[in-house]
Amino acid sequence: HAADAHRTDLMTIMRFVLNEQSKHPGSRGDFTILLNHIVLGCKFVCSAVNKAGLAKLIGLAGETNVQGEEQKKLDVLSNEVFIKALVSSGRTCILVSEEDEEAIFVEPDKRGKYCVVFDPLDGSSNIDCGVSIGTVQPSLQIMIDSIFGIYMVKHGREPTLDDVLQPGKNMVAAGYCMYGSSCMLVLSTGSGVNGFTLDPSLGEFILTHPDIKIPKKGKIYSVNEGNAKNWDAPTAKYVEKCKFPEDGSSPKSLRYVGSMVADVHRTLLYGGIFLYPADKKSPNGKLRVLYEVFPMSFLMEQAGGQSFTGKQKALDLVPEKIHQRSPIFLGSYDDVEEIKALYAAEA
Ligand code: AHM
Ligand code: MG
Repeated sequence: HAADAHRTDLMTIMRFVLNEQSKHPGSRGDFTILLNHIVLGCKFVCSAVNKAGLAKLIGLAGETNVQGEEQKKLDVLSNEVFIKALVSSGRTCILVSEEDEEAIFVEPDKRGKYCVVFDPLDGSSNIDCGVSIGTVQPSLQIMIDSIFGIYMVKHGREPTLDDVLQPGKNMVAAGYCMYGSSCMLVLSTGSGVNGFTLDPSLGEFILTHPDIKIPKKGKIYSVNEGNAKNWDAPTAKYVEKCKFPEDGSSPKSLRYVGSMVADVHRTLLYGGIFLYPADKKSPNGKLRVLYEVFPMSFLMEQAGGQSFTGKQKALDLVPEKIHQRSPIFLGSYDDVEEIKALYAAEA
């Protein structure tokens, strides 16, 4: 019986990825080892968030711990843990983190063939409101996430920045991890999207959401409407249509957490559209191409949705700078078709 099988035949994320990789002839398990180190970083952040509670971890300004050292903020700590884990995997050569201005080139004797781009703690600006309230609320915790994307270095030469300035469609894997009262990791290695939930008693991510497919059309739109006054015409028109549909259908509901992973995760499971458009003040939008726009677009496409920049398919974009930003519209196939049509009509 299926439910019993789930309880006794535990599909851990490592077992799952090993299975997937064994389908690739010549695979030597490097990817699995790399992913194991990313998972370690996620487990660390998850346990840090849950064990001590947010208030202790973020280290209020100037606060010192028992050793008299100044406490590191969770974003700094998470970044360090991810970088150390990635370097020690021996499978990476270039790392790009939202937290570091420059790309990190791994020293030659620890180098491998993968480049990892990541945001170790997205939405960290949301942590502070958790503190001012003084309690750890699940709804606040869930606003902290990590996002990552993985490229393979182009073969046979010294790694250069060009190895990470590749279009998103060249990624070999992408995912995110959400930290809350439960901790969930959503991953694609290019053959569908799967969700894993951390079982804290086992310390293992177990497959709980196999083969996630986004509904073809959704009933929710997700955008920061506070920027509406500065939107361009197609975005403004699209949001207007969400509220006042011209075809007699019901209006869409608005949901906006303000944390990309939470908003994209809901979009993935329930359908609909997430927008972070350009506006007059930020002509390139806000979100970063390499470690926000690309991984989420990769997951959306793998789940049967679409992703669009206002000009092109998001995964076709070729970034010129590692911290470059881009407008982004992603979600259900039909909903993204509509915004594409509005931009095409404008051009
Ligand atoms: P951050 O990297 O400074 O945390 O900003 C990224 C976050 C995303 O998680 C979220 O989608 C977006 O900023 C929300 O921006 P806004 O507050 O402008 O709506
Ligand atoms: Mg971020």
